[in-house]
Amino acid sequence: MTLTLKDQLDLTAIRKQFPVLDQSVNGNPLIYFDNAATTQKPLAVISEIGRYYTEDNANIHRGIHTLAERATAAYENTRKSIAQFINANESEEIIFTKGTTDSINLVAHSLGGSVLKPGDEVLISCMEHHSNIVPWQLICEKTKAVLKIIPINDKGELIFEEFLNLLSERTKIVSMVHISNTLGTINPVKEVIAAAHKWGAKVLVDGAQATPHNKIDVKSLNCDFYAFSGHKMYGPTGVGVLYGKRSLLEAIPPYQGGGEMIKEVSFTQTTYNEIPFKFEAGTPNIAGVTALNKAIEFVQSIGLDQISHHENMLLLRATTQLSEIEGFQPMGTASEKASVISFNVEGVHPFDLGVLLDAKGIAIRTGHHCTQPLMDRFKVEGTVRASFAIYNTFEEVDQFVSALSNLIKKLR
Ligand code: C6P
Repeated sequence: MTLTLKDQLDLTAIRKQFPVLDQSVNGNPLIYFDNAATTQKPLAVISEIGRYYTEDNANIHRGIHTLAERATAAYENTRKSIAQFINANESEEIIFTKGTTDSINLVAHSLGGSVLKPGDEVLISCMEHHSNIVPWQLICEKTKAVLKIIPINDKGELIFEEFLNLLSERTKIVSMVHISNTLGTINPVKEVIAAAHKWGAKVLVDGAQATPHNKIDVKSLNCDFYAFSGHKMYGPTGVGVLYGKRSLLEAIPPYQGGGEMIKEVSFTQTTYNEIPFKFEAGTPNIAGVTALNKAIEFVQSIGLDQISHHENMLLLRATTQLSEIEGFQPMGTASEKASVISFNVEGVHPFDLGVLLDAKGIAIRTGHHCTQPLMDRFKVEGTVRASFAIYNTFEEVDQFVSALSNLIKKLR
């Protein structure tokens, strides 16, 4: 008998690796459906942080003593793992940052600050997270470039024709989310990149919600930059990645100044280090980076095909059951969609649902999800959002829908 992807998954064994899941919240077993905000961490990641500080703690790239060498090796090994994980050409193209927000600010400041001239244009979509809006507003204000918004349709899909119409010789940068944190829409970034490149524009992809669910191949995408966060893919908070093509990383100026990013400093002239160190000023989150390697090992031990398959099944089950609730109003019904479901229920405030679900031990997110312009587009204040990860079960989905239906009956 051939096993299907689903049959091979041992959810009990997977859940055992996440001690946080094994608890009661407000007298009920925890159901954690706020994975788009941050995923829980497996034991391997948690214990690596302790192991690093217990055995290896030292500053990296500076000392010649054994601890410094061990810490440096652990840090640099993660860089190699990340390069393989996203199929970068070389590990020098991997910059460690604090997270997606930090990575986007780096590109906006260093690329935007050096290429944008008055009247140039930066294109972003209507479904961007604030992290992929505000850095561009800041740099456009400074350079007098113009920020243009690619519209989306009622299903929450990019209107590709409109995107093509917006492209011109004035377009210098396109920055777009790969998977929307609010809608779950998977954007056709490969096509976006190819179209933008025809006009000579550089493309940054915000992959915060993509790396935990889908195999990313930056070479095949041919993106110029790709940003993501460790904490959304089972890794620690405070550590993230910026991938950039070597030629671009070498061409753009540093983002921050300080130790490590320099070759030589004098009061008259300072020269900068090679990539990736040129973009890593100061002592980084070494423990976070080494623990991120364990998160990657965790993801690879299951496989992204398996992960996305399981999450898609959860999404399908949740969507089917939720659709039966009277007054259910989904936001984001794109044909290409990842494991996020945002919705409202007619006559009920999403915040009330969030509080009452929490009282049942169910963690979901309510509000604008840091996508206020998207809320304006759909003329809503906020939504309820459930987002799934590999450790979530079908029973949890059933319990969530049943708890929600009961609450709605009481509230109406
Ligand atoms: N979205 C959510 O609940 P940071 O905070 O830097 O790790 O990631 C920012 C970010 C950027 N882009 C997208 C698409 C995101 O989803 C996020 C974070 C969380 O949806 C927190 S607001």
